[in-house]
Amino acid sequence: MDKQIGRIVAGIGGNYDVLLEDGTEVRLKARGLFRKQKLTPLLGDIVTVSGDGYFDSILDRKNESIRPAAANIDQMLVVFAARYPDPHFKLLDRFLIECDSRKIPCLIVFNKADLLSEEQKRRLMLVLKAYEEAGYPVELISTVDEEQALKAREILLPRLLGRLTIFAGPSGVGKSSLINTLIGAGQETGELSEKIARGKNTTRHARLLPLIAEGEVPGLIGDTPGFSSFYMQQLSQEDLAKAYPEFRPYLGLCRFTNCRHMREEDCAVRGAAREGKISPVRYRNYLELSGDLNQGRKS
Ligand SMILES: Nc1nc2c(ncn2[C@@H]2O[C@H](COP(=O)(O)OP(=O)(O)O)[C@@H](O)[C@H]2O)c(=O)[nH]1
Ligand SMILES: [Mg+2]
Ligand SMILES: [Zn+2]
Repeated sequence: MDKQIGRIVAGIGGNYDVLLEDGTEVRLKARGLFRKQKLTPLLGDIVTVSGDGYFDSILDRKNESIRPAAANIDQMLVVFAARYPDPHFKLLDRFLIECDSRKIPCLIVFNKADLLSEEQKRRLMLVLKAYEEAGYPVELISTVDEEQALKAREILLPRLLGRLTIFAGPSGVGKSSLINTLIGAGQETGELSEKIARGKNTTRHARLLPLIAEGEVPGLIGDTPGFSSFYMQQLSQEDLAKAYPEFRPYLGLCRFTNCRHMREEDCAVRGAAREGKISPVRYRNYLELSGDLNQGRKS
């Protein structure tokens, strides 16, 4: 067998399932030299395979996420619920900032649109517009019935084919339901965390799932069990402000060069927020995250 390129789609006790370019999957071992180099193969890693039951090398990663541990992610699909659980915008911002610093693009999806009245939907759309203007694609969807699910599939499929997408978001927002909608009902969604089935002592392993549409390059999807909080990691006040793309036009314009854009006089960012040029929701999140940052709090 000639040298081939493949992608790790599952790791099972020292063995790795590698999806080859021709669409076949092989179960391989990592060479001992990776351990010597302290290099742990990750889901999403692109490897070279020469056919002796091992993969030879791990190609340079374009990015890496911690939870779940995966590499070469084309995008995060961040799912929140429109209701039940209510959206937590500060958590959303925190997640976007984390991904930004790891060079992982984000696509935002609000699910359970069916639970909103027209008026509630209108108000949510107003907030979501701020995220769109900040540069994040946003979709409001529902998977509650077949008709809505089909619509959600139509909206999302073009964004997911040919890419590796990790689904993230709080638990209960509908990530697994959405993945079922996309890859076909009844399939194991294989959350990217190890789950011990009680009593049986069997471990269910993380697996990237193929998303197939006729005549299109398949995509890969990773489900995750859900997050509830993050630690603010090594982020300066300056970096936090820069992580809000819509603040950037105002950042050099404050009276004080070390302005934190909180209560300072003649702050261009606060001024823009007051005039409605910056979304009040986003500015409030910034203030809260700044507070957490200064007190070393979890957010
Ligand atoms: N009303 C409504 N409920 C939904 C929708 N999508 C998922 N759910 C429900 O929300 C709950 C959590 O869904 P699940 O997919 O397990 O969420 P996950 O924890 O993010 O994977 C389940 O009871 C689903 O049936 C939706 O679009 N509308
Ligand atoms: Mg789930
Ligand atoms: Zn300022």
